[in-house]
Amino acid sequence: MTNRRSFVRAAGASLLGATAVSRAGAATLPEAAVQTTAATQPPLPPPNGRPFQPIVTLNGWSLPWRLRDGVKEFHLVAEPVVREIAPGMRANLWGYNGQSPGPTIEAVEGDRVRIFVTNRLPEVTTVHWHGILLPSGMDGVAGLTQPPIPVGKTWVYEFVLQRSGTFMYHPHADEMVQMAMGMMGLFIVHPKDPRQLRADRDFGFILNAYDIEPGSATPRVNTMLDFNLWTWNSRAFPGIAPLVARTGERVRIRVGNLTMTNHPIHMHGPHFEVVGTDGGWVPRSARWPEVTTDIGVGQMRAIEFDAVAGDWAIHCHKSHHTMNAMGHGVPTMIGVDHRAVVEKITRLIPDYMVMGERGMHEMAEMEMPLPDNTLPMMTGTGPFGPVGMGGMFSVVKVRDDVAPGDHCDPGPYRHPPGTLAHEYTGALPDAPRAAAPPADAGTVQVRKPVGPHHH
Ligand SMILES: [Cu+2]
Repeated sequence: MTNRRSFVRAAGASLLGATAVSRAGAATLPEAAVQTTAATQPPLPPPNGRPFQPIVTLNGWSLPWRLRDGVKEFHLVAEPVVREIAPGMRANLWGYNGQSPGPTIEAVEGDRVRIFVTNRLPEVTTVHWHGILLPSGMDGVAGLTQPPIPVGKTWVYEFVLQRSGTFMYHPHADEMVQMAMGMMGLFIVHPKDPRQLRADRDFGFILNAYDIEPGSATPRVNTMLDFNLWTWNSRAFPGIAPLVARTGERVRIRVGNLTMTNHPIHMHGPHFEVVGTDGGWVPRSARWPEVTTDIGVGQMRAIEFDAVAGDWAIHCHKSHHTMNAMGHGVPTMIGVDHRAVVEKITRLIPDYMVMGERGMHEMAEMEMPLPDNTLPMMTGTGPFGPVGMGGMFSVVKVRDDVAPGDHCDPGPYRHPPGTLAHEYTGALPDAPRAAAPPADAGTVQVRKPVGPHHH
């Protein structure tokens, strides 16, 4: 992590016409930490203030604060960023402090927070604190509760966190464009008593979506439903980090949805319970077991389960959302005749088939001609070959020997003897078959009703 040592220098370096900040003014602003990689950063234990168990933001990080007179001061910088969606593809997005999504803000119930927001975008913005109980004037709705933050200016929000839970932040000015460009982040309010609602592992991510034409890098911002990149924290499989845990640990996963459609999030392996919604924590007596929880637009769900050893897929159950940009538009994109491409590939791969002829699994291992900066539609490799996924897909990796707090990818699961599906190699008895259908079986027999017609 690199810190902006001097806010004055950083503001002066802005090409967006920021006016110089006075020395006295700069001294009142906390440093704006910046993250330059999409790798998951280790959880950030609180250096001061009330204790809490920090969360792991998938392919993300948490924003450090400065404690000043008992107030936690954070500094968000809204700005254009470059985000690696997965190895092989980078997108020109807008975000906060170097990344999209922005850093996770973590604080404790009862804390007073002061959040400075500097606007380095080419247009006005605001920040809305989605789900947080606060005075109306701190709600960040352009025109309604404040004028928008002009380009180059810094605005201050300040409020006391009244309830613990999982919340989000995003602009409420030119919202359609700014969210389509990736401006959003998690806001976690931990309970005052850290023993309350304790989980051994606590993960968080936001569901988001982009429409980036294959071969380009900037999202189309007018798209309403026809997105081609379905992402978690602006990452697509196989770019999404695994969720690592130790057998028997209590694991919490918090998921917020800032796309424009619902996502039924499905986890293989142990059953889970929905323990939190946007409105707070679900009382123990009201939780029920699930293997899929549908997360509506603008909603958040926290789920918990007891970890069981294995490699367990976790993904959106809309099958189109576990794919990257469809490849069939590609030949038009790069200006080649599709038939010529098929002919050339056939020379290299004699049994190359037109997509769909025998299913599409083979596409997962095929070298398709792709423009630069584009992810294959179905990709990723596991210990048994191609996974054939993309988009909103990752793996919960649970092992007996993971050290507490260790989030490193433990590699593929080693299945205990006798617990792995395998080929049957014994004798195959003659299967009894139904008699061949009569020659006219395809003809529909219609018996017309007799008697008067009824209307
Ligand atoms: Cu989905």
